[in-house]
Amino acid sequence: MENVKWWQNAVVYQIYPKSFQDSNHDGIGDLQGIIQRLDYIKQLGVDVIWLNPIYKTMDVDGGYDISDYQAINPNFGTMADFDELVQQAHQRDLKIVMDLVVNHTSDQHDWFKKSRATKTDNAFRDYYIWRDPVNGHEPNNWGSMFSGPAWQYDPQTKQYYLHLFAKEQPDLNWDNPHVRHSVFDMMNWWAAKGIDGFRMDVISMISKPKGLPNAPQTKGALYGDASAVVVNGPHVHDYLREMNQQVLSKYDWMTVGETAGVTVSEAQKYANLNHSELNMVFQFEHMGLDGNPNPALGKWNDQPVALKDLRANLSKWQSTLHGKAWNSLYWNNHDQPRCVSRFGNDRPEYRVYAAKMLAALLHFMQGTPYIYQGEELGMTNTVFHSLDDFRDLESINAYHELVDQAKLVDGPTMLRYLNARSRDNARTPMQWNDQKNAGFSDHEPWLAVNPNYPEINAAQEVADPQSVFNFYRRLIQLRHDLPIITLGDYQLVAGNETDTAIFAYQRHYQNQNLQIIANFTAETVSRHYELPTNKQLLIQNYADDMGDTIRPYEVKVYQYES
Ligand code: TEU
Ligand code: CA
Repeated sequence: MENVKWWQNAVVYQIYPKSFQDSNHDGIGDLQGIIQRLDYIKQLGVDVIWLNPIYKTMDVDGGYDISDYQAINPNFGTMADFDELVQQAHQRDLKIVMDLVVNHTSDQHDWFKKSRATKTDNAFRDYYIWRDPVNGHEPNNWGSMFSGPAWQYDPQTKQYYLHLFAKEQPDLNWDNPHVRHSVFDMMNWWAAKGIDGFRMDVISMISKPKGLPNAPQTKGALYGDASAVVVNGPHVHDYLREMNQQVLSKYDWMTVGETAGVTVSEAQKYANLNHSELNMVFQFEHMGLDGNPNPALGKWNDQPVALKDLRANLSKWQSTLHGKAWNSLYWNNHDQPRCVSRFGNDRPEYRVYAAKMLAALLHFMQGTPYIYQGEELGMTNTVFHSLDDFRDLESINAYHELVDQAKLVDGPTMLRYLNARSRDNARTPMQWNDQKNAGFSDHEPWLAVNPNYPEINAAQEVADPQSVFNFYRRLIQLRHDLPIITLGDYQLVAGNETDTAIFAYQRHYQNQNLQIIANFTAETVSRHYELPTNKQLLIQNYADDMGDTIRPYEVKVYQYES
């Protein structure tokens, strides 16, 4: 395709290594396990593998607390295993994108150990964000994303340090040029290892607001909402332009920023088509559309997403960024519940239809699609019977803060909310077959396998031409074959803005046209669309086409010339 960057026509497969494939019988996924599964990933047809962090870590936050950026987590293997993975992936024309986690390090990182040692005569003190107590308390009202205050008092030097996430994840001070240069050196080091880019963790939070002002505090909440004041900070674009000049512009990489709080206007800076910062960003607006009965509970609820809100939001991102910036396209990842449970319907009679409907709806849009491990199988949320079933500190801490401390919600209700939204839903082991532990490991897995693995697993789906897996494979093939998907414009079908069941949009490119019609409900509805007689049915999730009758979770895509 003319003047298209390779990552604009690529499809990315996200692997959470801890839950992907265990190769050494310890119940923990690892790099050799990924190598064993490269042929499966290639068969799906994707172009890129994004690995969640595989670096040395204390594993407080699923590897996002890094103690050595240039060493491999021994639970996942060795640097030799990594080198083999890159070589085996590249042999299959699969690119490897790593996770760059530089808003914070682990408190066991050498930089932080040096920083906390003394207040003065210390080249590393300002690698982090230290402040004096204010009236004997934390410097401001910020809460951690993982509950509790965002400040930890360190008696050794009688100051607090900032941690937007766990106290074991002290925030780096990006206003310090030495921090930036240390990060850029590390990125160039990984470039020499042959990687193909980075996903950048909470990159929208690296530039903190001047003076670290208090954050808005919802009635009943114990702390201020730091994410309302730390995203898209005063120098974030300066620092990313510097990173681009010092590192990114030297390589034909794919880069994607995880930019909590990003708006369509901010995205046009982060992901501008002049490539002065990043290639694309993950936006979060469609991840926060669930009805939220009590804002003091943050993300915790079990409310459905309203079709009108989802359709309006995705359409805004498609239309506003077209020709100005590049979209990522995703329904879920290692932080979000499984999409067929959250946006579709995971009841046995609807799950396959709904999984395919969601897949087609997203994959015919403009942007780079991301498939989270197991999404291509239609894997669902699991069932957590008690707090003991969870492993994720975000979920466990939220329960204790909201139920036990703030007393904002009762235990059974919060357990229901955790079942609906916990990140552990995405982290149950990959379901490979109907054997013990779904073929993930012959040792007890670190997190229980979803009990529905006998019905939902890769072995069964690879063999079934009508499976969710083979539907994703066809979608990916179509993206590689049809320029309109990568280059076409976007518009909702006339009158669809108010439709209570159908999400219908069109793509246009030169004389090519696509019309995507998706039923978001379990109801059969009747809709008439004027389409030319030369229309062809490109892909659908039912066995036949009943014209104006659109069945539960039905999706069909017509192609026609004009
Ligand atoms: O997540 C950043 C982030 O915004 C999280 O607060 C996310 O929105 C939340 O977990 C959704 O409920 C990144 C990583 O993806 C996440 O796994 C890490 O825990 C976090 O940063 C800290 O590194
Ligand atoms: Ca293992």
